[in-house]
Order: sequence, then C-alpha cells, then structure tokens
Amino acid sequence: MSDSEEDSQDKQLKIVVVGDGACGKTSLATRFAQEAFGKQYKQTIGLDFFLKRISLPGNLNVTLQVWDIGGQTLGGKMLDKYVYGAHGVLLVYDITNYQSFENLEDWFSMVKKANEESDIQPVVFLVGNKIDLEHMRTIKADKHQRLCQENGLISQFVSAKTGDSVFLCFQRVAAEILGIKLNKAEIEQSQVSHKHIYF
Ligand code: G3D
Ligand code: MG
Repeated sequence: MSDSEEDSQDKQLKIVVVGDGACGKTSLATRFAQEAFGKQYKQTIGLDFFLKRISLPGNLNVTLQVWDIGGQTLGGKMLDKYVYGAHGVLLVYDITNYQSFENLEDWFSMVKKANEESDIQPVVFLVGNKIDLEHMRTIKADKHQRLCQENGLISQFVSAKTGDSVFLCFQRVAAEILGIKLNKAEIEQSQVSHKHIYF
C-alpha cells in the first residue's frame, strides 16, 4: 500500500497554525513535517496544508493536516477559511517579541469567530516559540500561564530551530483532540526519539 493510501484510511485532524508574521509558524510546521530547519521551508508557502502521519498510544495512527496561514495577517480576507473546521489551533508567538504576544488576544478572537458556525470547537494551544533564545525572552512564563488559565488554552513552549518539543507539541494536540491521555513515559519517549538538532 502506498503512503497516500494508508493516509486516506486514517482519521484526519485539521490543525491550523496562526500568529504574527515572523513568530515562526512556517518553521514550526516544517520542522514537524520534515524534522529539518532551513531554507527549503520557504517553498512550502503557497501550499494549503501538508499531511503527516503519527502514532499515538494504543497503536492508534492518525494523520494530521497541518495548515500554515502563510502571509495572512490579522484581518486578512482568507483567514476564516483557513481556520474554519479546525480540530486544533496553535496560537503561536515569539517569546522575544512582545507585540506577537499582545496580538494573541486578536488571533484568538478571530479563531472563535471563524468557528462560530462550525460543529467542531477546536482545541487551542498557546505556543511560545524560540525558547532557544531564552536569554532574549521578553514575556515572562507566568504571563503566558495566566493567559492560558484565563482562556482555557493549553500551554506549550517549543523551538522550531532546535526542534525542542516540536513533535511533542503536535502529539499533545492530537491526543487532546482525541481525548487520549499521554503518560509521562510516552511524553519522554517522544522527546528522545524526535530530538534532532541541526545548525
Ligand atoms: P512565520 O512563518 O511565522 O512568518 P518563519 O515565521 O517560520 O518564517 O520564521 C521567521 C524567522 O524566525 C526566521 O528567521 C526563522 O528562521 C526564525 N525562527 C523561527 N523559529 C525559530 C526558533 O525557534 N528560534 C530561532 N532562533 N529562530 C526561529 P529569518 O532570519 O530566516 O527571517
Ligand atoms: Mg510563514
């Protein structure tokens, strides 16, 4: 059976990555898709989404459709079409860029509005990217946690550059959507087996 035939039999989950320009959306999506970080990701701009198959505990295979909003900015005409019907949304900001954090409220409002008419209400993760730049952090972790608590968001920190917690992030989103609990051993396993560092 070819990969695409296998994919088509899996349950597919639509995951949309949103946030300010330059917060690292394309890097994050591409890191997850290809486990690489670098120039080739620029070519992915213009594609609607890519598919990646992952395994969850209990030998459950699921195919993630990962949608990168490309150059769409807040207020962009096509945004609601990207976000509509999403099972999961990653609200991404850059931990070194205060504005990207401030704008999350507007991104989140857009996500809720776009799904007003949808039967599916997405699971929403708050993703602080660029943790390799910890020394340049401008948003304290407790501010991040407060935003999560106030809005029912699930917290995750990642680095699309080093790959730190990127696979874990997508795995947690899929598990949360499907109501599967990941135990500590499974989380550690995904940290170890997906740690690839490219410079
Ligand atoms: P976007 O798709 O949200 O617009 P990009 O963001 O993925 O294009 O990333 C914007 C810039 O941030 C890129 O730098 C990219 O290399 C960098 N970047 C993305 N993620 C990380 C990260 O985790 N750590 C660090 N240090 N940089 C990151 P350039 O210089 O190519 O514009
Ligand atoms: Mg991009």
